[in-house]
Amino acid sequence: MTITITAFERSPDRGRGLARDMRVRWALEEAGQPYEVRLLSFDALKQPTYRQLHPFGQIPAYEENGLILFESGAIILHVAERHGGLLPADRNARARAIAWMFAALNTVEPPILDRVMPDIVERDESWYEPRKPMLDERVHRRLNELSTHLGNAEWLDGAFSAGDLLMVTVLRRLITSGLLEHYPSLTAYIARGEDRPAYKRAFRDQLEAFEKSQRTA
Ligand code: GTB
Repeated sequence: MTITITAFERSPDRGRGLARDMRVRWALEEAGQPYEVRLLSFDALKQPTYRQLHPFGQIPAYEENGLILFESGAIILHVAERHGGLLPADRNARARAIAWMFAALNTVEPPILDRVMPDIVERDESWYEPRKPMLDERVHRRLNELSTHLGNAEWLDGAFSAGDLLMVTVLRRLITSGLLEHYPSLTAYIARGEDRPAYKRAFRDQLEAFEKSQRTA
C-alpha cells in the first residue's frame, strides 16, 4: 500500500510547518504509515491534471491505492479510522475526539485565519490596522474558551487524539502573532504536541524539503 501526499515545492512558510501538509505528515507518522511526498509548484497546483486530485488546486491531496482525497481534516479522519494511534477505541470517546477535530477546523481555525491572513496579504490596505483589534478580540475569545476547557489537562479529552493533532496545528498559526503569550497553558499544550516523536519526524521532513528547495532555487 503506497500513500502519496502533495506539498509545496517551496513552502511560503519557509519550513516552519505551518502549511497543511504538516498536519497530514504528522498524522501519518503517529499512525506509523510510510508515505511519499509529491512536491509541487503553485503553477502545477492549478493545472487540470492536478485538479483531478484536488478540485480547488491546493495542497494537501492524498492518494492511496486508487483512493484520492483532499481536505486535510478528511484525510486525517481517513488515516485515523484505518490505523491506530489517533482515535480512541471506546465509541463515545471516539465521537468526542472527532468533535474536537471539527472544533479545531470549524470553530478555532476560522478566527485565527481571519487574523493571520491579513498579515500576509493585506498589510498595505487602509483597513488593515483599524480591523486588527476586532480580529484580535475574536481570537482571544476562542483562546480563552479553549484554555478554560483544557485547564491543567494534557490533552483535550483524555489521551492524545487526532483532535489534539489538529488543534495544535491550528494554534501554531499564531506562533509569531504574540497572541498566545497570554495563554501559558495553550503554549504548553502546543509544546507537548511539538515534543511528540511523530511530530518531530514530520517537522524535520517538511523542513528538509524546504531547505532542499532553497539549495536548488
Ligand atoms: N481546507 C483545506 C485543507 O485543510 O486541506 C485548505 C488547504 C489550503 O489552504 N492549502 C493551501 C494552498 O494550497 C496551503 S496551506 N494554497 C495554495 C492556493 O490556494 O493556491 C495554507 C498556508 C499557506 C501559507 C502559510 N504560510 O506561509 O505560513 C501557511 C498555511
